[in-house]
Amino acid sequence: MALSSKDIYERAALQTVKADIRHDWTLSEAEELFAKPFNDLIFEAQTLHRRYFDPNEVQISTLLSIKTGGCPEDCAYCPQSAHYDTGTDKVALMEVDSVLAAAREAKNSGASRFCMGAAWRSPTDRDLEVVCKMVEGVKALGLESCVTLGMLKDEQARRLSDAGLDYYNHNIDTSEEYYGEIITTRTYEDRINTLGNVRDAGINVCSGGIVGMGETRSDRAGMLTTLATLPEHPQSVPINMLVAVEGTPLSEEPTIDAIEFVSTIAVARIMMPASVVRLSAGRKEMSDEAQALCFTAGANSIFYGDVLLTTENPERKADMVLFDRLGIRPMT
Ligand code: SAM
Ligand code: DTB
Ligand code: SF4
Repeated sequence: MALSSKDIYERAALQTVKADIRHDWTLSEAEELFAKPFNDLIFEAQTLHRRYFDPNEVQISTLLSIKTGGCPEDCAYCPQSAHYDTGTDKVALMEVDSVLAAAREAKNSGASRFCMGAAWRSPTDRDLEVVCKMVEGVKALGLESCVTLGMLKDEQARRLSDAGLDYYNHNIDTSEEYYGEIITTRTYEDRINTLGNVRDAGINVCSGGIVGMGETRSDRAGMLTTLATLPEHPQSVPINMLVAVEGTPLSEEPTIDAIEFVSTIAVARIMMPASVVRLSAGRKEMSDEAQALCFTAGANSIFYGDVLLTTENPERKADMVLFDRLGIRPMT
């Protein structure tokens, strides 16, 4: 039977998608992408971006720290680690009602997802029940929900899934090789195991890392290779630029070159073309032009609101002006 032109088109589209979404990326292929001339890299990233997304839409998430500071882990970048004196006030787990009031406000400001972060190594089952109530409340407001609570056991991931959780954020942070320089209180494998538990529970995975912690380009390529060779690409990939906080071991780390940061976004876009790539922490320290280049390179999500967890983020008004200048609309 002869194929209709619609059939031929659909087959061709399917072939393209099959070829784009790869799980067999190698470190040297990732390094080759980084080594491309900047214009070629950006063109390739933007071309793929347009195949999967509206290039003028950016997803907006709002972040709230529901339990702050006093964390037993020693992540060298983190102002919330109890190992460092950063002046971050310790605040116990918030009440459900206060969290839902903040979620309502986020929705009224235009966010489509509400992300709740807790400075835990892993949640206790009792704390998890409180977080499940928060997730249910956020969902009832018509917002997508995301939480980041540290390591999860498989039954805890299933419990969050039953509560209706949409996304779980758990970053691999850097390459397996560099990881030990940054965190000693848990392993890379611990992180990957939690991601497996989240995926198996049917929750969307949000996983990425931080750029500018003194790692090499090869480490950045390695981090993206690990993410792109997981059994499924994380549906959301946050790329954070280190916010160097006084009192942390990385406080004196020089700011990463903006072009290298944009290239990291572009390589993430090419290796995981159907994932939402979030231009995450570090925007307050970035120029409007660098942010614009990140959007051109394929970033299509941001955190919106004056604070991240404990550090500053651009003011909402400034973000709206930037979106306006760039003709960007919030993703609904
Ligand atoms: N405790 C949980 C955990 O580590 O998974 C959840 C909260 S933790 C603050 C979430 C992520 O924020 C970290 O994995 C890290 O990637 C990012 N982050 C923390 N401090 C940062 C900083 N100073 N600059 C950039 N990103 C940071
Ligand atoms: C992610 O990748 N970045 C966000 C979110 N996931 C939880 C956190 C950024 C934190 C920056 C430092 C702070 O504000 O404490
Ligand atoms: Fe704790 Fe998370 Fe900060 Fe590490 S990144 S110290 S686990 S809050």
